[in-house]
Amino acid sequence: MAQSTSPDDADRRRAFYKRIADQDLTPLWEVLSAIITRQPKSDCVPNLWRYETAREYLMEAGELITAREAERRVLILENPGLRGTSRVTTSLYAGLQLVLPGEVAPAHRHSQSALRFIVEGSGGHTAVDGERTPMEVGDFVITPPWTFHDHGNHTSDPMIWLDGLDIPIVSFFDASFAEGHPDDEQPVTRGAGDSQARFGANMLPVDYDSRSPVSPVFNYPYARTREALETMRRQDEWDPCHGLKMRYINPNTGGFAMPTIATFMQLLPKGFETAPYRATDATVFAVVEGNGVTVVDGVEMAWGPKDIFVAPSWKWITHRVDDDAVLFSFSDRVAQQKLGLWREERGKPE
Ligand code: 1HN
Repeated sequence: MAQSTSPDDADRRRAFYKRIADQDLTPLWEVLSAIITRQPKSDCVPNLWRYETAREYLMEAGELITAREAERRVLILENPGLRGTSRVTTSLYAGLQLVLPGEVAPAHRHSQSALRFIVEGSGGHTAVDGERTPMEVGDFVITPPWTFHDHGNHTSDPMIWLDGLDIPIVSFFDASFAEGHPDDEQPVTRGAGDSQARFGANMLPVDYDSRSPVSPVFNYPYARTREALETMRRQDEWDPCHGLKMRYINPNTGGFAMPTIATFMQLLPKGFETAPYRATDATVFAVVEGNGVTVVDGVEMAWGPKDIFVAPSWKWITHRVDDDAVLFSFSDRVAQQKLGLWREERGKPE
């Protein structure tokens, strides 16, 4: 049983805290249970962004400001539990970016890593390290830390993609650097498809010896991902919690493709209902195909193609799908694993 504190003791303690505060000292025992919680405790909440709604506002933003003026014309997907922090989860940022026909989002670089998951449009491009890659719906494109990148759209339709960045992680470490490029568009020094051929064809240049934590492949095209899932499904081997779930890798190391953000693609076959699952990595899901319902911590989120939803750390999650569904997702799992923090659990809530 907890001992009760006499009013006298309480007064003496308060006076003591006040005196030591002047010396920039503060008692651990008053805060211990708040800073070391028995389970993850987060302000991040489950939330769904319907693409149709977000797209309308994004197009309206397209009439208010150019990509050049905005530098990046993005509507941030801000978690309702984390208002004012530009965060989709505690550790990650997400936004929807629009590049209209004829526009350029000018070249810059920063220490933050970025991923693009293409949601709408065909044939717009992003340039990274002198190579342009065309972007198609469902492609996963990487901008490694401190690489110059610019986006352009020479097509006649809008290009829209989901950006995922490790901004809160970099802020936490006070390690943010950024600078512009002298030109709007960086010089193109490599042919289209160069990095795919060099690093993404199950081969590596014979003397390639990079310790880089970032994948040298910077576009993982949906066509290949989807075909792989379609071929594997014939085996009819489904994970009860994940259906058929693959992770994107750095072919040089077998580790995740990015140093701070883990990325995944999964197929859930028509009628599938997953068993409850929870893990310490809060996860952002982007629907590529299909309709379904995801329940996170008792919150039901009904989704369709192009919708985006988020599940916080350590909350039980289940999916049930009406059609074949394909979900892209990303989280800080790779960072947590490097730090020895990541945990998962399968089964039923207590
Ligand atoms: C950024 O560089 C991009 O390059 C998108 O497209 C979103 C959000 C914050 C900081 C940098 C981009 C960003 C960003």
